[in-house]
Amino acid sequence: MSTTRHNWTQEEILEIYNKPMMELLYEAATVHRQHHDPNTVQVSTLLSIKTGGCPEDCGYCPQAARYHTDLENNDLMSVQQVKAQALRAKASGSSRVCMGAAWRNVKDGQEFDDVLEMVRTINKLDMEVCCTLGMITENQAQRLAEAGLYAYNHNLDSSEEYYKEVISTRGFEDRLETIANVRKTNVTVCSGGIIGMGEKVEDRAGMLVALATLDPQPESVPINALVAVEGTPLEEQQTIPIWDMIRMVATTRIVMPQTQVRLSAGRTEMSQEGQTMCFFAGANSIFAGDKLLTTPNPDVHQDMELFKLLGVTPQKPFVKKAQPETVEASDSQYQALGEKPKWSRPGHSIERNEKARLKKN
Ligand code: SAM
Ligand code: DTB
Ligand code: SF4
Repeated sequence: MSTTRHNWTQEEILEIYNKPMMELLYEAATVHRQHHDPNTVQVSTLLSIKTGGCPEDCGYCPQAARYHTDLENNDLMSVQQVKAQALRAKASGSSRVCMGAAWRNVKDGQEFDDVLEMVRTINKLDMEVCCTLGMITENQAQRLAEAGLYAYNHNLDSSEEYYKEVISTRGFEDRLETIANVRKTNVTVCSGGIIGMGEKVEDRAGMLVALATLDPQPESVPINALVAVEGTPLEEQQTIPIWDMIRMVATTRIVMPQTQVRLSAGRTEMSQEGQTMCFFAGANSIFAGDKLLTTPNPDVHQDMELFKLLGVTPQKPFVKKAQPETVEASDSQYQALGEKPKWSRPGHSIERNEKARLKKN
């Protein structure tokens, strides 16, 4: 049985990433079998509860207000709308709903109270609830935990070095602090990143060092292939070869044996055979549903057909960790602190971000 190490170095991870493919696949598949049932894959449904108009400058993101993308902005959904979508997701075999908001960070107030009610509502449907709302304080993490949140997604996105070439409005250390705030609660941590943004293989390894040296390691790690959206600074990036995805998934599996490795954005560009290789290499989770947050995703019926073909069954909810209890708002032991956000804003200039911002439609 492989053990979980927290002292991985970039050199060691690069060595794994660059192994001959057959060695890499064999090692990753072996580790996968030691820690997971290879015929079970978790299915998580994304739901964009607040879309577009984001103040950040993340170079990959169609929801950043400053870029000229063809996106319809939407205010926060209602609790009833969210409940209806969650029921649909459950009926199609999903065990988790991940609610995403195009926010820099959470602000205390009515909208956050509504999100807490959404968390309570989905947990009562006996589904795992995940949120990705930007940076959060310890108090906000505690309030989410109390409402019954199962996981919080907050990606490192790339290595600390390459992060600076993609985002200037928020700092890598604030991402780590948010993850640390989530860790102070019983909510599980979901954190990963994106490949195909023009980064070097060293940056991919660097991101995995940052994730694998967390103790405990994240319970889930989404690996996204960039979806290059017109109007964003990264619109001209080429789709990554499937081999890069397979190597990234296999390396993630080896350095984080117990985590759920999620095939995330970019699956519409992957063949069934390519995705199957990723499952063999240790991926055991997918984002399902006709949309990711704002971009297309494979049809859920197609995903279920592939599962049938492979003899894979969707993972049931709460098999890795017990269902959290939901405390009603009226019984809450936490008060909104209304803290002044202290998150950093590096503010350096990124040429391609500036170019995309100034571009005429
Ligand atoms: N606003 C919050 C935040 O940034 O933490 C939550 C939502 S944000 C859209 C969640 C994650 O989606 C990002 O961290 C990034 O990893 C991923 N993402 C966004 N746009 C993407 C794209 N075009 N291709 C691949 N992944 C993307
Ligand atoms: C993650 O790592 N990937 C998801 C989820 N966490 C929130 C988001 C992917 C978004 C892809 C671009 C879009 O659809 O807007
Ligand atoms: Fe905003 Fe999140 Fe998109 Fe960055 S990734 S622009 S923070 S929605």
